[in-house]
Amino acid sequence: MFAKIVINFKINIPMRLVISAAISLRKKSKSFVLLLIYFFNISIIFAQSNNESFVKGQLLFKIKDNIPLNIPVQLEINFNTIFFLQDLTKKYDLKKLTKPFYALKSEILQRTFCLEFSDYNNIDNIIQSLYKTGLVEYVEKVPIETFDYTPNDPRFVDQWHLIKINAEAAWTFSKGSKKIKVAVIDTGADYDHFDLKANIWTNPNEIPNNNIDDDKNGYVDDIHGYDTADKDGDPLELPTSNYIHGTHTAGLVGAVSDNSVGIASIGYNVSIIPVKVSRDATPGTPVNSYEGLSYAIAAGADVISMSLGSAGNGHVTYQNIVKLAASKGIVLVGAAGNNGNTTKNYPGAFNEFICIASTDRYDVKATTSCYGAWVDLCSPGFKF
Ligand SMILES: [Ca+2]
Ligand SMILES: [Ca+2]
Ligand SMILES: [Ca+2]
Ligand SMILES: [Ca+2]
Repeated sequence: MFAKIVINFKINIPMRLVISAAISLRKKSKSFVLLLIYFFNISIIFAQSNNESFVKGQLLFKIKDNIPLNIPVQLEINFNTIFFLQDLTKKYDLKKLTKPFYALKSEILQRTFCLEFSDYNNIDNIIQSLYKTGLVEYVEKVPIETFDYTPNDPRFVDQWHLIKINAEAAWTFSKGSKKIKVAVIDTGADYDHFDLKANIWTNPNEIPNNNIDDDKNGYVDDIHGYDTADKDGDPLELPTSNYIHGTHTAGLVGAVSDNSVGIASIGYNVSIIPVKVSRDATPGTPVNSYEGLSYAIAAGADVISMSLGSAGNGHVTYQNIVKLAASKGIVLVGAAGNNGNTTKNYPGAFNEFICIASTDRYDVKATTSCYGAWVDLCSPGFKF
């Protein structure tokens, strides 16, 4: 039965990914119903076309497998722990060393580090210095990622996408299951929203607000997911962001359905794990989303949906963590991108991902959708 549900979900989740949505939002403190109708092209994406752009002052690197390491399993690492970094700290203004994937039982990812520094202009020199040690397998810059969506006529309340994809027929087959955990890696989510709350995952073995990682998954107080951007146990999407993305994508995946309010969702009856990868201070900008991916794996997600990413060549670090997710049988869904060209966008373009392009209500490719042989499916995601 479980397998059947998962198979069904493979079909459904991608569709919601690029679908338009109508979310009826009624905030408790307000006496009116605010209809938020968005057409999401939940595709990912980046302002760049072929040229990647990178986060200033960050590098990812992996220490070779044959170098003995005894480094604590935690996020922040002291520079003194890695002897060859001590020389670099004298030469450059290094700020921080982290092990972003500390929570994962993976030899490769336990050897992968993120180095933060303020000598932005010396980034290429720092890369060279790392390679010169002879102890580093690779060094790579951190891609800048973006969210993307296409708002539509705000009075458009028709959920045509559900009709288009024969959602009713799918629901006849299965209405999903609370046992299926779908991690939505995004700007967080309004998990108290009346049309989401009942479908939000609660970590059964985590005690709230005691500053202890009770379930020992590597993350403190992660009751309803985690915020890997602000590094806290609260993935709430703040109202100040106007719920720009994550609350909507979570609604598309798993709004409470058949409850006489709001919208119906393709997932219908699943457990949503909100994973927040943008800072409260900059809600529209993803920050190192692979840390969110890492959390989703640690939380035991069955499906991971990523509505963000970057154009480029596919980074080694990202590929390694994606391979780990795939090896655990996690269904990975990402968008083809929203530049309207044949640029690959990652993580969606990785082989392990179900990569989704966007079509309109006439089944024509959206002009904004990226396209190419790496696309696996198309689904509604554009205005009519
Ligand atoms: Ca925990
Ligand atoms: Ca706790
Ligand atoms: Ca937070
Ligand atoms: Ca509903």
